[in-house]
Amino acid sequence: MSSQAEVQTPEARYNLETKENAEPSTGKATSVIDYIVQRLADEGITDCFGVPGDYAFPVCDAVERNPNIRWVGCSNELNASYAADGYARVRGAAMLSTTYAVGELSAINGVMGAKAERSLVYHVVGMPSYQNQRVHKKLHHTFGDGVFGNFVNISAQAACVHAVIDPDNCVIEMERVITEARRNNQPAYIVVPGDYALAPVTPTEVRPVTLKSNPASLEKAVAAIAERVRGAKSIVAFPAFTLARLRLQKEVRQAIEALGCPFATTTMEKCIIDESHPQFAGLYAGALSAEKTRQIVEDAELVLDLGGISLNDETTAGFSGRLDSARFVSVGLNDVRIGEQVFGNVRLADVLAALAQFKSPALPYRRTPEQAQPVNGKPADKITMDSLYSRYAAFIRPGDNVVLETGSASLGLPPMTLADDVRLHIQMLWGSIGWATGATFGVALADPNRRTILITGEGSHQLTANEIGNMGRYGTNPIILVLNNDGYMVERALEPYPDWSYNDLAKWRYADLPRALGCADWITARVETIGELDAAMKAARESRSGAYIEVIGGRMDMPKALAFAHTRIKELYGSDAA
Ligand SMILES: Cc1ncc(C[n+]2csc(CCOP(=O)(O)OP(=O)(O)O)c2C)c(N)n1
Ligand SMILES: [Mg+2]
Repeated sequence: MSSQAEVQTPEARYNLETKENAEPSTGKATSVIDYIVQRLADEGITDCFGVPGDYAFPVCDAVERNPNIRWVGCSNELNASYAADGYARVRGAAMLSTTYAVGELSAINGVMGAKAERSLVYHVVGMPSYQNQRVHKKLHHTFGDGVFGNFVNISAQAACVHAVIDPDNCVIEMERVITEARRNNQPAYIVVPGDYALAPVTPTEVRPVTLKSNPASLEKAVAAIAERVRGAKSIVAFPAFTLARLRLQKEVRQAIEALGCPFATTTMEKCIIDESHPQFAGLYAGALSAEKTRQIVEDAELVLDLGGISLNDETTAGFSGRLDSARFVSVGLNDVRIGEQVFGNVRLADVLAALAQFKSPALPYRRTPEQAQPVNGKPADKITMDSLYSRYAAFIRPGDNVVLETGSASLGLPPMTLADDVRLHIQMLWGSIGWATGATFGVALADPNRRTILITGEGSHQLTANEIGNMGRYGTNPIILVLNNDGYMVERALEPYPDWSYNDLAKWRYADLPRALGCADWITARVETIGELDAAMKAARESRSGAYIEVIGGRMDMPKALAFAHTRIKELYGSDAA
């Protein structure tokens, strides 16, 4: 702290309760920050990811003294934001706490990713006191210019709604922020000056808003969908990733069953409905799709987008598909779009409930079941991508959470059919490497009844691997599978010249990481052959503690889809010179 900083603890300065003698808050919180924390706990959040800092002490203290929510310390704010994103994907919402400027700015990439991928993270930041702001003090974590609003504006960009809290606006602003964040299922940024945080909240009458459809609009939207459905000779449904975020997987399955039409998924929705479902038409990835899947999707007269799918360069293999947007009926989180017509104020869950009542006149689609992919290779063989991903697919069991990093892994695993009741988490659109390692912590903590499996490349893992320490510290037991292929293979593949030095990495001893980071009881292995991999995966599955397997792969041994991407550099990057 600099000499300009607040030297007394906020508790002492404002004569408030300290942690030791504080009453646990139980809904009738007294201070602004106790109110904020309890209000977020009321949303079902039981953990707050973060890194403390003096301006954020009031937030951290309020979390510590609240009996309903626990502090989960992370190694840095970026990891914390990824962990919060992972947690929110499982639980519906998460809390992230960082300190003014230096903390919140480190978290921004992760919170932006949550915004892009519609994951509801409440980012709560403590800022210098209003008293100090008013007199433009030169405080640490600023440019020394007495200006305090510039970082608020930056963090607000990563959220769909934000509020600067004071005692008088606190109750009303919290309702506005929560409602808006839930409406969009995107992050909210809540920032509170230290003195306001500790001041008593001004009691205000509010009622939490229930997000409901406008009945007239809903009726019209459903009638319009019904008309399109009746008139179409062929329909394909795309359940969107947003349904998993809103935990509407069952509801969308019921709607699709009532419609009787085939459904396809992109990688962002993989496993959102069991892949053994008779109406599953396969993974759609533009020209990389199976021929049958491509026909069903691209020839359908009506494409029913349920939740707002993201047909981006990654999900369509560089826009290699032929999808006509005029055939789309798009059901968003809050509206339905059919051509130029928009029906506003219509909630996705209500539309799904209405679709579930449909009686399909046509015979339901039933696919011909396929053979499971073979698991190949002999025990003494080196590990190839061909043998690796089929093994991973066979290893993944019903009840698993799989967190998949972008890189060669996000092209290798998705073409494999996976077991029923698997939850697959991927950050396909934002694609910030390192996300999966951080998110694994959040997913594992949010969902202790499922085993969480991380599949990542070693280059991505290097960004956030220090979070392994906290995975052990908080008693989670993930299975971590790290492909060590001597660098950024996906980048080597996407360039005419694979050997630029910038795709090389420091040669870590990956399998030593858990021990160095405090996870002494974890199973660890470094495997080079199929036999070693099989034995390590068996031990990992049997272990009650975490497990970490470093898998040695070939430097240029790439999954098929990656080789294809190499032929589409122009579509991906807009020029031949990638
Ligand atoms: C934060 C961030 N930095 C850089 C990139 C660019 N990038 C995308 S994939 C990748 C390399 C991934 O390498 P690795 O995890 O080792 O996977 P591999 O393809 O080798 O299996 C990089 C650097 C990114 N997507 N995100
Ligand atoms: Mg690599």
